[in-house]
Amino acid sequence: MTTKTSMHIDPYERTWMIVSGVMLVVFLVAVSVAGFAMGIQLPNPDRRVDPATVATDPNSPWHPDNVGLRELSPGKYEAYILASQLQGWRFIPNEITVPAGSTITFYVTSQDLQHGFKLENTNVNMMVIPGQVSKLTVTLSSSGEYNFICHEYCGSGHAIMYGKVIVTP
Ligand SMILES: [Cu+2]
Repeated sequence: MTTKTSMHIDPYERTWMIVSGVMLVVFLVAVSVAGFAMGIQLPNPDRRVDPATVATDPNSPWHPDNVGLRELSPGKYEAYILASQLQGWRFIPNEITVPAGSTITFYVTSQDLQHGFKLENTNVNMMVIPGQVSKLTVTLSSSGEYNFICHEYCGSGHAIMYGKVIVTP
């Protein structure tokens, strides 16, 4: 008489174990393809800055004279945006205008406490942390208005902290 030592597994349970294993493989492949083949990355900190001087140092891109939109070449822009509670829960500037099809790289930092920056209907969604610059690039191909909001609770004026990107045809 031979004894079978394998464990009894209910067919349903066996099926779910296989499905779970297959799902893990699918996810691993999806993340690998997104990260390595398609270049999709998390928003990464671009550089460090001193929050105490980021809005007052004349050489800082977030100084009132320098902050805002810069055109690097036709259709290619950089947007330096300061998130500020000290200046009345505002994004500075709170409105920028670009033509349709433009590629904008956002450089957002805070001069005081933690804020957020989310541009509606795009994948621009980042934390804005004092001392750190958050960077993300987006191409806005259709014209219209894209609102951006602070989506990290930052105090009593949090709800008035918003602005918009106007994309002209
Ligand atoms: Cu906020």
